[in-house]
Amino acid sequence: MENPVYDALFAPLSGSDLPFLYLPDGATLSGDAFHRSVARYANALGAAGVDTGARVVVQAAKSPRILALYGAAVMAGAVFLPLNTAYTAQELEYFVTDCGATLLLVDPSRAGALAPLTEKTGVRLETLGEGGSFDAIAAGCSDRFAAVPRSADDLTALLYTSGTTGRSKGAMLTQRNLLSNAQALVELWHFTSRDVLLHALPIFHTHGLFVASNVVLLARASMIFLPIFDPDQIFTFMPQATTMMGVPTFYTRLLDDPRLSRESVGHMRLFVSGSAPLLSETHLAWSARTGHAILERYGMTETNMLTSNPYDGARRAGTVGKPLPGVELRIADPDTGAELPQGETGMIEVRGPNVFKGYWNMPEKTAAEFRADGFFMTGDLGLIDDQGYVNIVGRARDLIISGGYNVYPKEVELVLDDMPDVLESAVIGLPHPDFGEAVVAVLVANGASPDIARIEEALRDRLARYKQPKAYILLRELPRNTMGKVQKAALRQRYEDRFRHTDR
Ligand code: MCA
Ligand code: AMP
Repeated sequence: MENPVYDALFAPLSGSDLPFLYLPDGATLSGDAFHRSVARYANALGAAGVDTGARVVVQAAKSPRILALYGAAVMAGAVFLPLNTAYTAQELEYFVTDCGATLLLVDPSRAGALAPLTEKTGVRLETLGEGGSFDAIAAGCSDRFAAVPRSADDLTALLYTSGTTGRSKGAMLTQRNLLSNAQALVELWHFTSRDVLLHALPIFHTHGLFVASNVVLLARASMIFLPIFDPDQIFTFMPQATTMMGVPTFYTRLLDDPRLSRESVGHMRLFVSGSAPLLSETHLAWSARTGHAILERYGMTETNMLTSNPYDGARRAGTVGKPLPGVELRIADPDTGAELPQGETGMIEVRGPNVFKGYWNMPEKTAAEFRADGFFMTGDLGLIDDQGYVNIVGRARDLIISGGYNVYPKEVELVLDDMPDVLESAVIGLPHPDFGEAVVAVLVANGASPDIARIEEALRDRLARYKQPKAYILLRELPRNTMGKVQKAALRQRYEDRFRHTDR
């Protein structure tokens, strides 16, 4: 019986003495050692009441354990749901409730604070890590497990993405979605078992989990698994790596470091960037300093990767390259859906085995984002240039991307508007030298001047740190058009230099 993702990504590790994970403390985990921890966790999931199709939520610091848990969920036929460690308990409660989680796994230090949440939602709580309760269960389990059969259309993961209405949606990703994309990327980016990926991304999002880890797994390559992005560690381990994937902030921060040179990247064959626009100036500066053209690609949680610059051939700054094999991409009139001629700007729409199954428990929202012929509307605006490269020129959605994390203004505005001192708010993204865009709140006071410190304090429990505004601007009123709609473009323009002199 088959379980395509397990068969292709995890099963080959069984019995392999070759290194799979290199850890910063010098430890190495062989493929077989890792596979045994995957099987142990798969048994432990069963012991914790996780059946086929049940949702397993994890919010814990990056470690090989989480990767093993992902493998275990795949093996046990459960649905894996990793969450950003920055989410507050309030945010966590929404995800656990919305997905109807069976099991919630967190760092041991966090368990105490989550007692009210488990009581309220009825989810089973276990801890993952040194001395964790889930690890104790796993320690008593066998390191062999027969993978649960799954079909290509079965759910493998549920990844939440914020929404324009302020309510996060769970993108349902199937076995086919994940595997087809990993196959396309391994081939396109020439990954082989000789590759060693420098992995410094978080593993609760598509980029670090599916693009980076799945590609390494499928290619039977290995990775240097770093807990966070830290330039000191990057320069320490770069001489042993062949590839790195990162968000643009990785590249701008490394460019600011005097250690970046042709010599320090001498062992590398490929740098990939995505999740947010890579400025042309960053691309060009990187080429000049290192001799490497960063390969920029474009994707979404709902679709996995969509386009990529070529491995061989021109990696053109400011473009995201061409559609991946198997991915159909068109530029359409946002209102009518009619395909536009080459060179014209419109909505980027896509179709293919990579495109998700829909939003969890949101059939109407799902239907609203697909055309009748099955194309998914990305919400990104772009054009295809005369060489067939996709250029992203804007977003139809009100979305801010800060350091590779998405922030939907509506979610922040709803929280701000709830504050007694605030009459109304408009949250915008402004150019920022480190994060690409920074979240900024424009406020209209409800009477006297609002106490910003108090607002900041109140946001602490309600919104993840990266969603909290980096600056506040007070206005007597918000600019509106004749329809009464807040003119965010005018606000962005007025304050575009706000962070110009900010240090990275
Ligand atoms: C941290 N902070 C942030 C961000 N990260 N604020 C805004 N935006 C952020 N991205 C906060 C911290 O809490 C801290 O707050 C202050 O900003 C400075 O933190 P710092 O130590 O400088 O940041 P860091 O911890 O070094 O993190 C920066 C980072 C990280 C390394 C760029 O954000 C990161 O790893 N980003 C990757 C995101 C990612 O993987 N995206 C993929 C999504 P304070 O000090 O005030 O408390 S998947 C996706 O988008 C699609 C599918 C795709 O195409 O890939
Ligand atoms: P997410 O919802 O976190 O999956 O983020 C997906 C969004 O990130 C896309 O819809 C794009 O707006 C943006 N994105 C990803 N890669 C790129 C890129 N290379 N250039 C510009 N935007 C990108």
